[in-house]
Amino acid sequence: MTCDNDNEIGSCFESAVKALARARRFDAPVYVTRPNLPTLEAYMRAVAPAWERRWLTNDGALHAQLEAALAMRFDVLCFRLFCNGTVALLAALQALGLEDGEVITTPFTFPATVNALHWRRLRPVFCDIDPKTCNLDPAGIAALITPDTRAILPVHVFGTPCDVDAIQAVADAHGLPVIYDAAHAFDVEYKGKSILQYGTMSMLSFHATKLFTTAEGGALAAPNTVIASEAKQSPPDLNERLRLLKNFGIADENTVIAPGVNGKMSELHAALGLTQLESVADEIANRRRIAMRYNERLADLPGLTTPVFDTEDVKHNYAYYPLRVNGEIYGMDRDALHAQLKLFNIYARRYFHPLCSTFAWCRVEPGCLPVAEAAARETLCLPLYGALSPESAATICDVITQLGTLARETA
Ligand code: T4K
Repeated sequence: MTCDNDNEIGSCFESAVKALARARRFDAPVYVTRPNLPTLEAYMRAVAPAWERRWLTNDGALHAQLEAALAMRFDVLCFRLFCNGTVALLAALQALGLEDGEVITTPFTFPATVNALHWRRLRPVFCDIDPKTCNLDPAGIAALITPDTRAILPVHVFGTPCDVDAIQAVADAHGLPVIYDAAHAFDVEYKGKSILQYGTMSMLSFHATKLFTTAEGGALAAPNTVIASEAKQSPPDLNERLRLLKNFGIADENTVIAPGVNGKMSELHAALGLTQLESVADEIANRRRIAMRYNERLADLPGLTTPVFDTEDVKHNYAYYPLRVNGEIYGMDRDALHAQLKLFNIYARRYFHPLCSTFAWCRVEPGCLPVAEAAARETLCLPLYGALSPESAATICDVITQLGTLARETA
């Protein structure tokens, strides 16, 4: 294709993309994710006992069943369901008595992570990330610790485990708790055990966009029920403390012992979770197949970096497919690709843009967190869910390949 001047080049690219879109546009939107749902009949069967008992929330039997099943699945002594991941994270901070101070965390995350800190009057102190995993870089933590530091809050971004051993070593050296935002990390394993067995506590999200979903929902998990440094908290048993905190702090009909919240999961939500316990393994396997197809087709394209999933130590859950786009080499930058894909009815997402360190309530100067800033500028999550057909994944790869070629040819 030959285009002679700047104006011609622009319109040349646009008309070539339009022609391509006429040929390859999806009839219906292809979203970044879709929930893995049971049949409606299966959901009705799962929720029916709640109807029969006329028991809809507040420690219902389905809730108890899901809580026990997940505690066993992850092999953790402490496990509590919540109405969503954000409230669960708030409760974790409250349960550990954390407020009025600083928490070292990552800027490359969903707003919920840092907003939860704000609600406890905790100031996020941002640490840059590792360029390979996009998780908090343990090497940067020690230099940020001050007498005001209360905790470390790393995120297992896109389901990829943090360097938990290195983080624990810094935390132990300074007597700090580690609370993991494991919103993306359902069923992830590290060194042969659930990722939820690391750190002081971990939060899960069961939102509709998550691998395992209860529509809205979340959980806290901890390897131990008593945390030595927090023994002064009441009641000392963490499981019991979390149960109280998510139910307004009510101990019994006469006693309210803490300013708790309403963090309870309903029976309707728990029923949906129960239907997924079995199917989540197939969902991961199907996502893996799609992710491998993307990797095969995209890894060698100029300017694109494909994600790493399973390694010797990591059993991944394929929760997201984060592609990195180097605009100079690929031919257009991440934002342009994101916009062009919409012409094809492909709704990829720029997780995590904007970076949390740009928010007015916890802003830091641009340039201070260069690795995270690059990740927020270059990462595009492609559609990834079990029901995405291999043909659709192949079309998405064709479109990305051809858009790059057109952009480079008309540059
Ligand atoms: N920490 C981290 C690291 C997190 O990523 C999150 C949540 C949290 C904490 C907080 O956990 P929760 O309090 O939410 O439990 C979505 C979710 O709302 C959010 O839960 C999630 N992270 C985040 C990564 O993704 P949006 O703004 O991208 O959602 P939305 O509505 O644009 O949905 C994305 C796509 O998913 C849609 O284009 C279509 C599809 N979708 C969505 C919904 C809601 C469906 O197919 N069905 C649906 O019901 O934030």
